Amino acid sequence: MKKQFAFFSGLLALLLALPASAQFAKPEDAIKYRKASFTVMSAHFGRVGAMASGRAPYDAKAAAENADIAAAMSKLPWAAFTEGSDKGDTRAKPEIWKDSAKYKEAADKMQAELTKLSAAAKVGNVDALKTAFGPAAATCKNCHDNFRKE
Ligand code: ASC
Repeated sequence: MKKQFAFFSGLLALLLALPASAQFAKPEDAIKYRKASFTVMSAHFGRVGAMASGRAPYDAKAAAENADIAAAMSKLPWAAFTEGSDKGDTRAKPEIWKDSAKYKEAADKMQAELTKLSAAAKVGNVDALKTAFGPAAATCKNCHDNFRKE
């Protein structure tokens, strides 16, 4: 029993450590996956933005929930920029693969700002939300400007 447990926890650890690229059978699967995660992230980030800008009434609970989802989504797309997925139904620029260190830096910055946004949203006042929203939005724009085709 103990041995079995050790075996299965070892197996689980191994599976979790496998390169994320193993999740995608085909390049188009990776493209679909990363687009989906950006779409969900954008929807929830946009709801926070509407409150931060006063386009929607401030609702502390909704802000915290939406910012949390955006922050969780921000962890997902990166593993889906797999080899060969630069071609196809994508606006991803070749620079993502050519200058991957710069792309990773931008991606890390975006995740860090969304983590801050989600912490700020939990403070429960709209000023904290406003303060964190701008820098987070700037990290979205940075990648669009540098790494996404028109
Ligand atoms: C959004 C969204 C983005 C960013 C970006 C910020 O709500 O979908 O991609 O904000 O427009 O500049």
